[in-house]
Order: sequence, then structure tokens, then C-alpha cells
Amino acid sequence: MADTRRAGARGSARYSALALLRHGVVSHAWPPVWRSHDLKRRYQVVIIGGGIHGLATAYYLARNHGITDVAVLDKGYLGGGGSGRNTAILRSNYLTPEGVRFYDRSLELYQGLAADLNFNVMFSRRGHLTLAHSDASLRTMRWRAEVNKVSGVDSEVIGPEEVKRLVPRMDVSDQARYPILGALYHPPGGIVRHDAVVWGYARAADHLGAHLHQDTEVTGIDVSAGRVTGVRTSRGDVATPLVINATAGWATLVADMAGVRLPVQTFPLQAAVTEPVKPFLRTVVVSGTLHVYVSQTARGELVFGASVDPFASYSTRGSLEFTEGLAGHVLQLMPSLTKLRLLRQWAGLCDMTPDFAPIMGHTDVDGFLVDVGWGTYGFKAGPVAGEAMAACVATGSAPEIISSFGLDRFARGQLVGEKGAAAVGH
Ligand code: PYC
Repeated sequence: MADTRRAGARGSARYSALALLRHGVVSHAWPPVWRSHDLKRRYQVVIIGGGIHGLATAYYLARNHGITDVAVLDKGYLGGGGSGRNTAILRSNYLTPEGVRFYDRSLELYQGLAADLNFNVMFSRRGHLTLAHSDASLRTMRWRAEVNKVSGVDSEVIGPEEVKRLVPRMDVSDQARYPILGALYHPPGGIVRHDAVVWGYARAADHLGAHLHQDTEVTGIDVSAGRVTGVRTSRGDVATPLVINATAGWATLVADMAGVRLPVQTFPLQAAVTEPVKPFLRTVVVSGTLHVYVSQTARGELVFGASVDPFASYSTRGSLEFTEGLAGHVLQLMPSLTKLRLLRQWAGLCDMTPDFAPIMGHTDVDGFLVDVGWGTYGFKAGPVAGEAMAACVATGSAPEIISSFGLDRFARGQLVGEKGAAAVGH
């Protein structure tokens, strides 16, 4: 039986290798995975932003609630914003019980996503290490570990020897400029292939009936007597009673169109990738003190990121200052990487809120919902954000899992202080 299965697997591997070869040599093009449509003059729901949040919302609206008269509008191409500019790190080791519960549901959805979407999203559970280089950060790691455990999330504080066992190339000696005193170890953390997630959600949402419109810029939102009535776009006007702002980088500009002010400032975050090398780094490594995180993709490249730039801007260009700082910091952690060459660098836009938690749900304008303020943690939240926003639309009220993230929390003074669990110091 096992032999038959192995033979079957070998057969299907041969088949896919042949299919790939045929596509490369003979076929003219891969079939498109989602369709193009004329922009209808009316939709039940319009989602602004064709990244993972907007696409996941369209998918769960259809799958969980049977709402399919939905348009996703993007001024560029699907996944071309924050969804294509992040470092694809997944984890749920947050600091507040609200954050832990929320991101843990996302991790759960990510784990089953390939089967759910029938699309290989290359989810890879790697373990996630947040290094502590001072007593103060070790204290925060202990705090996070306790909050995580109470919520049933696997996290613990480990010592330098255990860090060395997990990452043999790490310098854990006391000669390091910033010696490693310990780390928060979170075994369920990992990485995923970001564009596969976007394409998987796009294909599934399209299949269930949503219309995905690229190159369609929203230029205005019509509000009458406190209610949304439609959107204006570069391809014409669309009537709708319900608009979801699922943008990153442009969240405040889109909210302004509906007359909603958001406590958000936008900062670039830079990242870079090296040439591919033999796999040596299984775990995702983060150092808040050194403002850096590192992981190795299935292709062998090291992906590096930093904290946000220290000034608000909409620039998506990389800078030499970032590259120099990044290289120095990575080498302080793993000195043997000196010969590694950087292939490319880029920046994404991060909408930062005062408490480092997102803003989700209804606003004072009827029919204008927000899924914004994703700072440096939006990609990992995509599945749960989509699921929760879809429920918000379908039921007319925010589900429990996002009830603490409402816009009114700032006026009520009930912030969700998540800064201590941001990937790196800000
Ligand atoms: O919050 O894990 C995180 C993260 C990684 C990269 C940027 N943010």
C-alpha cells in the first residue's frame, strides 16, 4: 500500500514536472487565475484596496455569508502595496490578551489556508525568536510569555544556550557588542509566501463571484445625510451603501474622502533580501535593540527588515543609510555572514496608530467601515481581518474578536497598548 502511494507520488511529481516543462516550452501563457469585468454601476459592497485584507474580506463575505455582489477596487495591481512589501512573518506572541487572541486566530487560518483555498501558500512553521539584550527587554519577554500562556499560545523565555542550539550561527558570547541575555521563543511562528496568499485569496474570491478591479482608483466617496451612497473612481461612479477602507499607506487619504479622521501617521519601512544560500537559518530571528529581523526563505534568500524610518513620508525608496545600519546589525548577530551580498531593497508604507493596534469596524458615517492602521503587522493579520470584517458587514456589528479595535477607543481612552510586542523598537 505504502509502495503504491510512493509510486503514485512519484508519478504525479513526474507529471507536474512534465506539465511545467510543457508550459515553459510550448504553452503561450499561464491561464489567468481571476477574471476581468466591466465595472458595474452598483454593488452591494465596495472594498477599497486589493491587498490581502481586501481580498480576504471579499472571500469570507462570499464563503461565510453568501454575499457575492462585491467589488474590490485597487488603484494599482492586486497585492502591489503592503501585501507585496512585507517580510511575511507570522506569529501570535503579542502583549495584550486582545492582540494574542486576534493574531492567534490568524495563525490558525494561515495553517489551513492552502487546503481552504486549494492554493499552495507555502506556510512554513519555523519557530520565532525575539532576542533580549537587556534586563528591561528580558522583563518584557517574560511578560509576553505569561500573557501568551494564559491565552493558550505557546511561548517561553529561553537562555542563550538554547538560542545557540536553535541558531548555531548566532554569536551568543559575552564578547558581542549587545550580548544576548535570553529570548522569547514562540514555536508556532513562521513564514509564508506573500504573493501566493494574495493570489490564492484573489482566485477564490473571483471563483465565488466577487469582481476584482485593478487600475481602478477611488477619487471620492459620496456621503449623503450621514450615509455612504457611492464611490467615484477613475473608471466612473459606482452606487453602493457599503464601503470598506482596506488600504495601507493611503488609509487617511481614503477616510478623508468620507469625512472620517483617523489618528494615523504614515511611515516607510525598509527591507532587503540577499542572494540565495544553502539553508542554515530555520528560525525567524528578531532583535528589538538592533532594530532588525531575519528569516530565510524556501529559496534560500535571507529576508531582512528594520523598524520604520524616523520621519513620516510616502516614500517607497530604499536608502544607503538603512543598508549600512542593517548590515552592521545583522553582522553583530551572525558575524559569519560577512560575504553575503544583498540583491535588492525596498520600502512599504506603514500606517501607525497611537497604541500600535489596528482600527477596525464601523465609523460615524453609516456604511463606511475601516480595516486600517496596520503599522508593521498587517500581513500576518490578513486572514482574521478578512474574516472579522466580513462578519461585521453581514451582521451589522463588530464581532467580539475585534470589539476592542474600534475607532471610538481613542475618544474613550481605552487604548490597546501593543507597542511592546511590535517586531522591533520604534
Ligand atoms: O510584527 O512580526 C512583526 C513584523 C515583522 C516584520 C514587520 N513586523
